[in-house]
Amino acid sequence: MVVTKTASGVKVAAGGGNGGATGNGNCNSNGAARRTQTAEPQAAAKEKSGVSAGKEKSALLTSKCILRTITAFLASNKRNSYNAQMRAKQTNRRRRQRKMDELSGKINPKLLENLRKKTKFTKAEVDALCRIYRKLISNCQYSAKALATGSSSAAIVKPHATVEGIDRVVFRELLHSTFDIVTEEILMERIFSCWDRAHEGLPLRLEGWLTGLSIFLRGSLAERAHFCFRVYDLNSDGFITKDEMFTLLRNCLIKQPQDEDPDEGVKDLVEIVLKKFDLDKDGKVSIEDFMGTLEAEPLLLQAFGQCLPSETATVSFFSTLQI
Ligand SMILES: [Ca+2]
Ligand SMILES: [Ca+2]
Repeated sequence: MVVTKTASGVKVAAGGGNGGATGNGNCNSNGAARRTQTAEPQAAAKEKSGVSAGKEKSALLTSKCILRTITAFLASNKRNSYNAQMRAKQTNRRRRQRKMDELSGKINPKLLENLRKKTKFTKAEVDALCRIYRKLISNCQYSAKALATGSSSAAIVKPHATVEGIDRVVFRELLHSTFDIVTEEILMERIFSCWDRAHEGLPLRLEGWLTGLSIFLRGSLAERAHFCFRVYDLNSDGFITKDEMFTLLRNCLIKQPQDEDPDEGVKDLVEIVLKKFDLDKDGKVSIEDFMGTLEAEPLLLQAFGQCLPSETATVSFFSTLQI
């Protein structure tokens, strides 16, 4: 047996014979080997437990990090929701205030200036048109009250409670009596619906009333043409089709009792008008077709029915404003 000394202790390199296991050197080498044998699993276990502790620590940190993120997210959501609620409350308060101002006649000077900028009216004209708006609103209240008391004696209409703006009944009456527009029921309804583009078909509020009136009375040819096109495009799909032309023009012709097919004349008229307006020959009239035709022949602006006041009616209306 050869015993060699190493830095870590005594190492048995080789052995042989019976007495190979006797003597101090052997004892030392055995002890060292045992220590080495027991130390290795301990170190491994220690290393293992170290790694596992490290992993646990890392997992803990990750969990804490996730928890912090979730807490921050929830806090931010709560904050956003609170801010949104506050904004909604403020908007509602402003809307209520504006409505009360509109009805009481106390218009905020800022709103008045804003309306003047959005329309082609002077400050005095805006002021006068606001007064007319309030009169029309009170007419709407009377008609609402009359309607309510007429339909049910139990119905009580509180002042300002049911009126959101100028309704279609009062609006039609105004078009007829003030602007001398005598037209079909369907066109009247379309004019009301197209008046305020942002709130189609709803009762007219002050801003919609004034911006619509600005186009109606002082609009450029392009603005009035866009308005007429929207009125004529009955289903608001961006085209005036042959069917829509037929509906719009069917009452223009006086039908003769001896006519075999009273609609035949209207169909012929539709074909003639379509030929005039359909510049790209796709069988329907787009806004481009409409504008292109009007550039050459502005008198065709109301070819499908009257939806604008005459020059005389406009002048007469402004003269009654008492500015
Ligand atoms: Ca259409
Ligand atoms: Ca076309």
